[in-house]
Amino acid sequence: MAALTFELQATDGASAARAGTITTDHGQIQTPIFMPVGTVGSVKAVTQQQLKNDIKAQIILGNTYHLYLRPGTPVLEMAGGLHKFNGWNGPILTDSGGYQVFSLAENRKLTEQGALFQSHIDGSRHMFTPESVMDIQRSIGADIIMAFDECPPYPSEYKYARQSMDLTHRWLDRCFARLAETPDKYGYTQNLFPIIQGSTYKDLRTASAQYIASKNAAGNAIGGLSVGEPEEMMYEFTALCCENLPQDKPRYLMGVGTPWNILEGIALGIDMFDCVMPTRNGRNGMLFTTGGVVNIRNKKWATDFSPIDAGLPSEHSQYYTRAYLRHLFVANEILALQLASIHNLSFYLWLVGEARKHIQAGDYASWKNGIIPVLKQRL
Ligand code: PRF
Repeated sequence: MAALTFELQATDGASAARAGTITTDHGQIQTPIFMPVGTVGSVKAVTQQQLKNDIKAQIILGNTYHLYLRPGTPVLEMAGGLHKFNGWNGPILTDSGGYQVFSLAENRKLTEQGALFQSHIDGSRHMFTPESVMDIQRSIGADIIMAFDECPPYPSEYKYARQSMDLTHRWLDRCFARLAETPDKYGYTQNLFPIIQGSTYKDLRTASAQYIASKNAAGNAIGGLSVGEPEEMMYEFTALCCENLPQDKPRYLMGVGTPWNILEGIALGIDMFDCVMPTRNGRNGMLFTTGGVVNIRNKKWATDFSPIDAGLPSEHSQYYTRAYLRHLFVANEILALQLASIHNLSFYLWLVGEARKHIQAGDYASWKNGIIPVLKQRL
């Protein structure tokens, strides 16, 4: 069908924030947006109905690395792609697996050709190349697919960072070439987003952003940040990347972050975010709320019969109390994981929705500066 398009609707006066609409063959996404992470094709502890109706998710993520290992591409192809397999018929984005190979797999070895690794599940040996990763993402069938990249650790030596960036750029060319050679499998268009790398070196980041921009892709991503560098440094390099990316294409900051990281990222011109934090931290009892951060396991909530988040217009967060959710955590009930995940994701989606409204109203920067100290409070 049609390639992804991006329509810019509003820009903030006092920051680089933008509001737009991404159109994919599986529907539209109002930006700025947060994308819940569904690593193995499931946003942990949450059903597709809850994602759609309660959390108001507009796009979810999957991971090439995990889906390739389990259930594997033959099953996904027989199902007719991931949308059919997991029943989420809105837009899906898949990460390329490069990042996951380096964070999860064992005995990794990087060559010009690609990455050799052993599965974290059963130790079996595999090789990812730009070509194989494009083929796997064709079989998964996400609307947005990511280039195969290397994310260098922080800190990295300049020489290593430069060589790694050059390798990522060569891999990118191979990704585009492979994609052009292979047809869409399921009758809708898959859009490849290239990824900027370059570690924390200004000249490398600038060069990488310009190289990525020259590809004229449907959208662009910033990788290699939020890997342990100070927050201020992450913002500085996000800004540098955005300055070198086209205005009229969506920008995706990969793996970010806390609610305040997201609000700062939006101010710098980012449109798309993903992070495991709302689900992973939620399962550990850490709640992000409109009034600040709550550790729901704390004894202080044992008899607090107020809603999980009275300020959040979300059914679950208004209906259940903090005392009840604390009890579920202490009693090791699986409903605790569900409610915490639904709450945190609802909060993240609400937050980006509010950001969008304030960009459209033209007062984003002052709203953001007012709300961040509130969100950071430890309750
Ligand atoms: N590359 C890819 N996925 C990612 C990252 C990256 O650099 C990051 C870095 N924050 C998160 N996810 N492919």
